[in-house]
This record gives sequence, C-alpha cells and structure tokens, in this order.
Amino acid sequence: MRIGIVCYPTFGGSGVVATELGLALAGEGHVVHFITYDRPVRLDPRIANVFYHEVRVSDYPLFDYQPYELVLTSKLVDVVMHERLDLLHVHYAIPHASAAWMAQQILQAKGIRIPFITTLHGTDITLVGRDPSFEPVITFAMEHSTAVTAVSESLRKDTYEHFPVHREIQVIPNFIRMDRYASAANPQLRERFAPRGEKLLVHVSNFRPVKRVMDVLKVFTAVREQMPARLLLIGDGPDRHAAETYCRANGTCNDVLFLGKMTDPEAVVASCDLFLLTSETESFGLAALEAMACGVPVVSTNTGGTPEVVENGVAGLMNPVGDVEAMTRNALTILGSPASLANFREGARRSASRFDIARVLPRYEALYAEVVEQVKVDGIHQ
Ligand code: GMT
Repeated sequence: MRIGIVCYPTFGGSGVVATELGLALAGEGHVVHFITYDRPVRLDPRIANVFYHEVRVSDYPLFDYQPYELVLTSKLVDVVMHERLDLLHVHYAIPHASAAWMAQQILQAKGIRIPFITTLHGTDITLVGRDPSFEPVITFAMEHSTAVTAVSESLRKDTYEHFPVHREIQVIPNFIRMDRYASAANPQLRERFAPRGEKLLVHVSNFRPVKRVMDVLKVFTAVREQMPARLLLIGDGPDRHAAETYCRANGTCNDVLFLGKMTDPEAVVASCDLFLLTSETESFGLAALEAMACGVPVVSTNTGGTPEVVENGVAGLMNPVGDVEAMTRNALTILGSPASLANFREGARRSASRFDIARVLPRYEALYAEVVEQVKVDGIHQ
C-alpha cells in the first residue's frame, strides 16, 4: 500500500509511535510518505520505501498566526495526488484530523477518494482537546474520519466521556520493537553514571506539569537517604528550572544529572535500575514501556492507560498520583535486594513483550485494508 503518515516530528510519544510504525510498514514493503513540518527525530532518510515531505509555512507579515493547518491540507492534497496514496493515517487529532478531512473533501472534488484514519494519543483528548474552543472541530473530525483508533482502553473511554462522539473507536495499543531494546545496556555508561555502584533511577519526559517532575525528585531524594543512588533526567521542558532549583535547595545536584533531549534514550535507560513515571495522567506511557523493554522496572502512578501497560507487581509497582511516600516505598521494595530487582527486571521485559510490534503491526495493516475497501464501496462520508 501507499501510505501517508502525519505526525508531530518532535520527541513526544505520538511522533515516536508514528515514526516507528512508518518504518515497520516500510520494512514490510509498503511505501510510506511522512508529511510534517520537520523530519521526525527517529526518521533515518536512508531507509528504503520511506519519503519525507516538509510542510513549510511562510511568514507573511499579515499573519500574526501562520495558518499551518491550511498549508498542511494543501500539502496533503499534493502528496496524495502525485504519490498516488491509498490512505492517510494521522497521529494526534489536533490539527491533523481536521486537515485530513479538508484534504479529503478537496480531493473528492477532483474525483479522488482517500480514506483517513485518526489515531488519538492522549493530550489531544485529555488536555488540549478539553479546551471547549477545540471541541466542535475535534468532534467533527473524529466523526468524519474513516476510522478512529485510541492507544488504550482508558483513552477510548475518556474520549467518549469528554466528546459527544458516537462512532466506533478501536483500541490499537502502542508497540515496541523488542529487538531494538534487547542489548541496549552499556557497562561503560553504567560505570560513568554510577561510578561508586550507586543505584540508578531514571525519568524521561517533556517536563510538562502533567508529568509531575517534582514528585520524581522527591522520591529520589527519599530513596537516596536509604541507599547510594543517582537520578538521570532525560528530556527538557517547562519544569526543568524548578527541578534544578529543587536539587540546589536539597544539596542533591551532584547526584541528579540532567541529560537533556535524546533521540535514542534506550542506551541510557537500559543501564539504569528503576524508571519513575509520576504523571497526573498518561493515555499510555510509552516511556515506561520503553524502559520495561530494556528490562528496567517501573514505579508509576496508577491513572489513565498506564495500568494497561505496567503490570502491577510484575513489571513494577503502582501508586496513586502524588503519593510520594508510597512511590518511595515501592522504589525501595524493588531496589531493596538483588533478588527483587532481578525478578522485576525479568517481569518488566516479559510484560513489555505483550506489546511487541509483531503483535500490533498486523492490526494496523488489517485496518488499512478495511478502510481502503470501505471507501471503494461506500465512498466518502460527507
Ligand atoms: O506525554 C506527552 O506529553 C506527549 C504525548 C504525545 O503526544 O506525544 O504523549 C501522549 O502520547 C503517547 C504516545 O501515544 C503516550 O504514550 C502518552 O501517554 C501520551 N501522554 C499523555 O497522555 C500525557
């Protein structure tokens, strides 16, 4: 098939999932065209069957706000026509789903039928989407997508709760390439980050308030009082300054390492002992799944879709949002003995393998075949 993928090219999980999906599809012989404003961070241009189309918005001085959605729409029309695409798959509803719908209507007027699938990733529904000013557009775009998927049961439920949507939403969970993480641990990195044999805790996020990064620091500080430990923070974002200020105030700066954004965090994560995910909510928690695939257990909050990903008591331990004491206890339980850590490590990897790409990719391919057929038979939903 000839597939167009629209996503955010940044470090967020939705962009990572879209890119990995496209690469896997290309590996199966499909031709995949990425359409977005920058090359997705994990997109290697040397890979066969993969193409990238940049959406460039000119900065005409009349516009205080550049009309990205319209430029994206025009680009979609152009790529669908000239690359003879069979379908579009847009990741993250805002503004990709409504742009895809507009492109579909324009193409219809030219006699071209193109189905589009919208995959909901989380904040498009749970945070941004709940801003009432977005509601009518997102609802409309979901209703008029040829198919809609959500990355967890929890997100599917949230979508029905927060939007007046009546159509079917299929859950296709995020996935992981287990082989990519199999041998990621690096003894030299371990030696560098834990020179005195400290336990290594790690957190990866965009440091937005929803991640509750201060809880990560509080848990780490409490764990460090019980055992030699260091914390690696991967990513960057609005709460980084507050995190640094906290470390300075608590005298933990030497043991908290801010590594910034990384395109391949697995080498570092795999060399750690425990992943902390303290979020207010996560539709899925891809960062936790990546850690599990590396054999790193997770202490996480039990909200949103995370309980569908982190098997409590097997891949890690869960606790309510904001319960720093429980998180500390859980961290100490996992790290408390070599036997416990080894058990959780093994459980984490086993648990992650439920999401191996080999199980998930065929579900997307089946859906693609279905929507292409549906549009042939029923035409476009106006
Ligand atoms: O977590 C973020 O803020 C980034 C966001 C994104 O759009 O990339 O992540 C969302 O999508 C990921 C991939 O499906 C999920 O693993 C994350 O749980 C989800 N984030 C939230 O729901 C907060």
